[in-house]
Amino acid sequence: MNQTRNTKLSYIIDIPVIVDEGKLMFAEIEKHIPFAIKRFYFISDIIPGAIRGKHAHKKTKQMLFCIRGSITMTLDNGKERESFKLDKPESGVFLDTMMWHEMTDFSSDSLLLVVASDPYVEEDYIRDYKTFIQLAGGKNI
Ligand code: T46
Repeated sequence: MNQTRNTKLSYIIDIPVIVDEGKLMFAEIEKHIPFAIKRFYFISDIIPGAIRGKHAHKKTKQMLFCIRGSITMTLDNGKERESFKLDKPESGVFLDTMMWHEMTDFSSDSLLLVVASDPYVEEDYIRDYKTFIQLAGGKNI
């Protein structure tokens, strides 16, 4: 049974885990992933103290799983901000469009799997926080 937990600005889904001689986890489009997957990528071997992300996407939606180790994920919709830890391979956070996100506190063994709704296009990124806030109609900075 998959379970969905709301966070302040998004949600985390716990995908099914089959336990026998080991563990097998799986996800299906629609049931667990709310978009057709056009791309996936991994992030690993992050140097201590690194901050990754620091952008929002105009069109691309993503689900991010920390499939080994742990990270801190920060989300910001232009009005509110939240941070939480991801440390279970079966727990994926939904990254909607126009959601500023930052990943920090990478454990040395951390490995992220990200599935995305669209191919990589640099023009889809908003990498300047002030521009993001203006587009999101958020707080004055
Ligand atoms: C995101 C977070 C969670 C590609 O050429 N193709 C790709 O599919 C991706 C994902 C990246 N790249 C290039 C673009 C940059 O030259 O790889 C380089 C590093 O990308 P970036 O600095 O955006 O990496 P992160 O870890 O800050 O962000 C990544 C994703 O890019 C982003 O979409 O949401 O992970």
